[in-house]
Amino acid sequence: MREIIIGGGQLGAIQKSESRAKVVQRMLALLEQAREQGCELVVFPELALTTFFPRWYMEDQDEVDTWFEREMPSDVTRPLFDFSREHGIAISFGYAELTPEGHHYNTSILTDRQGQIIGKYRKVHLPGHVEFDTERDFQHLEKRYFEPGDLGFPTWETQDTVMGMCICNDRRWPETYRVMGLQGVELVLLGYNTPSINSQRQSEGEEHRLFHSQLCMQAGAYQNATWVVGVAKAGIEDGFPLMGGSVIVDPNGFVVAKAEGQGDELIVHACDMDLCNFGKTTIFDFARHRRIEHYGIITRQTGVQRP
Ligand code: CDV
Repeated sequence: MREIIIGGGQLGAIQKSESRAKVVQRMLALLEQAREQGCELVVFPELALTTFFPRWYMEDQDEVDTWFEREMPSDVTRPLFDFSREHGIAISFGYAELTPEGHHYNTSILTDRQGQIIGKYRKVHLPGHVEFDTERDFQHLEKRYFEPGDLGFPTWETQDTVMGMCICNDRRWPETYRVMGLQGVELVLLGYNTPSINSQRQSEGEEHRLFHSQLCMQAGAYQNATWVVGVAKAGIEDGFPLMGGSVIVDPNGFVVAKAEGQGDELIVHACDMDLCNFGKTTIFDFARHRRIEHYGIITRQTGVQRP
């Protein structure tokens, strides 16, 4: 048995006016709960330190850059890393990254249990649009503010487990899980900010969106025999609702822990990484059963070409 007690640190709404320091205090309160429950790893959402700023249209790049982190840890985030080291709890969270070369990414990091960053992932599938869209009920400007990630989908061996990360919209793409699955991933960590309503189709409300979110994570887990921990930023940010629904999914695709509300909330499960072994050596033993001679179109072609 290779057990890791994992916490999903769902965050409630973060208003535009709220400081990073205040959010870090909320994250530390969740980490304290996680410590009390024996967690060895805690996963926080996408863009955990601020409001979901891509809903706001901005033209001034200096203003845009105020939402980005130039260093990690920084003075304001260091208490998270200190907590990790002092209590032996690895952490993963998302933030907007501005590199020294001037690149902008939607990023997540993973630490070891000594608070050292051992993994970085930059979001590959950026949803939304570049220009102000008058047809939408609200904006989703990730394509304006971020570049697609340049690191692929790496995995890391840590805590005797192969771990990988992805971010929000990535969870809807089977390629995300399979690329990590081919590296033997046993635990996928992901955070999200998903509006409760589709800005282009009001009839698509929260129940519908929660269903799709869970469907993707359960399928990704089962089809790759991996644990998936999906953690929301939820609640109403300056009038714009984000759904909750944080879950821990086991390698059979079953949900084993689920957030009840839309505020700061910790979900916890003792996850046995050896539960991945059965699927990986039987129905999803890739080496025996995949037929790559028929999959070439997946990397040759992006959009649909009808016969
Ligand atoms: N932050 C996201 O990537 N959100 C998308 C929304 C726009 C659909 C998501 O896939 O949840």
